[in-house]
Amino acid sequence: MLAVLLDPEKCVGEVLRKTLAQLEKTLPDLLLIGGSSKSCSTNALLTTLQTIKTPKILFPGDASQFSEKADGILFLSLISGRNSDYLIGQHVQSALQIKASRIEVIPTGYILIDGGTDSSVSRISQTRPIAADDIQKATATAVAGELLGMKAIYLEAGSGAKNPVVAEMIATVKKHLDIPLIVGGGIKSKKQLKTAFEAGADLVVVGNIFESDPNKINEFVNFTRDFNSEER
Ligand code: 1GP
Repeated sequence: MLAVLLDPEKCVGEVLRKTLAQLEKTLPDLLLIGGSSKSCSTNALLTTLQTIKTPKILFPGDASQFSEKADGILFLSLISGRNSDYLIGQHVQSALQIKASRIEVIPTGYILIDGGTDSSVSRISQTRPIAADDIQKATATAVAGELLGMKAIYLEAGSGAKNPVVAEMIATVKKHLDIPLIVGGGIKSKKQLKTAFEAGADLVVVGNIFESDPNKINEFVNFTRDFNSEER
């Protein structure tokens, strides 16, 4: 599956207009809504998107980005890091509100992998990513997440990463998991999208490239559809 990531801070004005035009033509499997800024206007973007008939899932940078208007939330724990605030702290702050809302909650082990650039996740969480070639550590971290009861694992190279997560890491992590694997960060071409799918990603998240060229949404959605029909 393909998820289009929309950052409420960046998906405004011309980018928003072009993005909506693309979404009227063709829909990705999911829309992920979130960003790293605290002033993120998640609610406003979800209101604008309310007529778009694809599930809208929150991908929050912190507890302040919760919105009941979403269909679900990736309840992310940054398990590659050792910052308790992003392991459990933000979760405690938002738990009662999320539970009361009854939106679908997807507990997700979020694993930051070095994408060759200083990512905002690393900067904000003050944690270091796992090295791009440390497949053993990424796999052990992912399996620990699964054993803790998480329902998905997200291998994240960071938004706008120079290098996406390598195929060998995706394939090895996938081989050891019985839960879905999400992969994102730095995927800018259909070739890179294909590499992630072929390596075993169940869901690929793409954001940055669509901000600079919203017309690519259509291309990537169609590519994913064709890829799936070839697979069958
Ligand atoms: C970022 O994985 C997502 O959290 C998507 O990354 O913006 O680089 O596509 P890009």
